[in-house]
Amino acid sequence: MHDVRKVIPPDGIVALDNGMYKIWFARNYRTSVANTLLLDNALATMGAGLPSAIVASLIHTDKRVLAVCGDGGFMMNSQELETAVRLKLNLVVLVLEDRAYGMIRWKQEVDGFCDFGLDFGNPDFVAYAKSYGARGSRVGKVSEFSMMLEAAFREGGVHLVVAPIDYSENIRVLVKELHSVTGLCENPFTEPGSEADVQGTSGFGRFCSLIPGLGVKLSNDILAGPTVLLRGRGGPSA
Ligand SMILES: Cc1ncc(C[n+]2csc(CCOP(=O)(O)OP(=O)(O)O)c2C)c(N)n1
Ligand SMILES: [Mg+2]
Repeated sequence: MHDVRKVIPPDGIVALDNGMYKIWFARNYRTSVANTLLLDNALATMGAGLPSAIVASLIHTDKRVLAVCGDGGFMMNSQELETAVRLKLNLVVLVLEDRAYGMIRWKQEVDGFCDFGLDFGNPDFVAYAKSYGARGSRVGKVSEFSMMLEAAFREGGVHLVVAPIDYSENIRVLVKELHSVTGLCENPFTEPGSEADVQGTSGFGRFCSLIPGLGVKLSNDILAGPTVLLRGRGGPSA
């Protein structure tokens, strides 16, 4: 986020798709000019990031425009790269690759559900971008990220930058630290040392039952947890 902010000038526009990174951007990406961080809450439709960046780029031809997408959301509307190339736009698309529906993984973990059906494979994004006539590059090290983003903007045209992302900090930062800051305690139903506690979840595991065949844990107390409280206060949703 810090590196993105360095590369995007105050009037540059960042258009988010929907995924885990949206929570991080919504909380940490500082703006000083109105309408320079575009994100859709409410329905929070995956696939919207690239089209909204295309429109921003069409309207603001003189500004830097960056679409930020997860690998799942990007692949829901990636054919719009053709539109961007055909219209000769200047646009950078940052694809954050975890080969998974990362936000749903986080939510399922927080709510005490098991990790089920969240992984998928991706195309070679650089080759994929080139097949549309766009440019493509892959970030190999954190230290080269901002330079690669800067180079993509300088080169102009449509440029896809793919960066591997590690979401292992989600539970620590977005659940535990938030609890300590807001004063919301851990779910009172969590027993220290219980399975839910060990997993770092909010304690619903204790109330879970098992669906035969799927191995999916369902909570019968899903409305009572602190994660629901947080969502209910108007934070970005999925
Ligand atoms: C069209 C649509 N389908 C499903 C969802 C629910 N949903 C919200 S975030 C998300 C996962 C996003 O995965 P990805 O784009 O890879 O981003 P990540 O969280 O992994 O960074 C899903 C399935 C949605 N918001 N929109
Ligand atoms: Mg993903």
